[in-house]
Amino acid sequence: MRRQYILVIWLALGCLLTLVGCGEKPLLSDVSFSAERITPNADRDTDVLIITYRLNRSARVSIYFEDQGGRRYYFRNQVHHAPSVDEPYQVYFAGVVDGYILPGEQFEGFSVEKRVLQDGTYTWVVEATDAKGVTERFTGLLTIAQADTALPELRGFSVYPPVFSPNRDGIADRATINVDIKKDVEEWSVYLTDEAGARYYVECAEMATPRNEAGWHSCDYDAGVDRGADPPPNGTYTVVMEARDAVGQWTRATSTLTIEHGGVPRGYILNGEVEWSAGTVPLGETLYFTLTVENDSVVPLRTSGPPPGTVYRSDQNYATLKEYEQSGAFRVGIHCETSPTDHPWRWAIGGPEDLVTDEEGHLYLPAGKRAVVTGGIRFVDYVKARNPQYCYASLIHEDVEISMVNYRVDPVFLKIQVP
Ligand SMILES: [Ca+2]
Ligand SMILES: [Ca+2]
Repeated sequence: MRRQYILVIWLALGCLLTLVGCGEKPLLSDVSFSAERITPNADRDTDVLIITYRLNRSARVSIYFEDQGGRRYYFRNQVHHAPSVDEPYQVYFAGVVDGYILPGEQFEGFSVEKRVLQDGTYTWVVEATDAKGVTERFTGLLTIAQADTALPELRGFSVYPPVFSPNRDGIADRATINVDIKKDVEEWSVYLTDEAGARYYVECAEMATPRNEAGWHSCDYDAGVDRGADPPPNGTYTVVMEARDAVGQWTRATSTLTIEHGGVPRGYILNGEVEWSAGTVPLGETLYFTLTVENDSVVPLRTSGPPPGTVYRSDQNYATLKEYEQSGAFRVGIHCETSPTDHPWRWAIGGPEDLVTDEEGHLYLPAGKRAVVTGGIRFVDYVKARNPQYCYASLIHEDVEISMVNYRVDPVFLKIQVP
């Protein structure tokens, strides 16, 4: 019994004295750098080395470099790792560390996220700290030469306007994102991100400068609405631009953008039904129609005059009433086969009791609402060769489209009765 106690005490002492040798392996072992010198300039010649280390217990691992002035540059900073299993850990190192700023340097409007080390000789440190707070480290020397230190600077990053409404109503539907990239890059991207971290990538139509080349780049951003996709939810976003060069340096610029009244507008002639007043109209008399427009979307539908109830003479059109086309406005149009222009007679998709007005006086049929639209055409002329003829109604999204479902709805075979 007494001997056993002595043995236990001896073992405990031994452990205290040596730390290792009691079945506990060193925290960190087999640490090496595959090269003592690299030239990080993306010419595929000694651009990269491999850092090897074995971790025998879970630990937080840091790999950093100290220059001759003692300044520290992190490649890995307190990254948690499980123990190595069969093989040691191996990581590629291409001379790129967390972003830093040199003395006297100042960058406006963007930050340097990852940056190549400047030419020189550094002390490398591989360091691990386990859960008990035990730290072990290995060090060596690394020379950096011929580093391509030019940064993919993001100058003049801007988003305009700061608030936009991607809903195809022709008013503030698009935002323009501009940037001057000062170096050819491997890749770049722009995305919107919210506080929860969701990302919405911006697709940029290419302008004068090829995508990855240095120069001015401009994105015309419609939030996807032109393709019929729902935009990001209404709200204020951080717009992030990131660029990475061939060496692996990253730059980042941010701005903000607010989306309001975003959404894909969808309007329909309810049930595809048009009520016509007659199939035969005496010359000089009026053909009336009645239909219901439904806003089946989450955004208001913009419209413009003339109001429902307006009666056109057949030789007039919306322009003679000075109710010109407005890009993004919805209007009900009537077209007959002998009409000299496309849908010459047009009406707003609701009356004063149906529509709401914004600060600038634009008219909208609110989301989810319906409105009855009536109107008439007094036929003061006719084409002998086309009598009778078909007339029909369409719901026109001016300068955008007439969707198939809203085109030539519920025709009437109309005869103009001539005395
Ligand atoms: Ca090289
Ligand atoms: Ca808009």
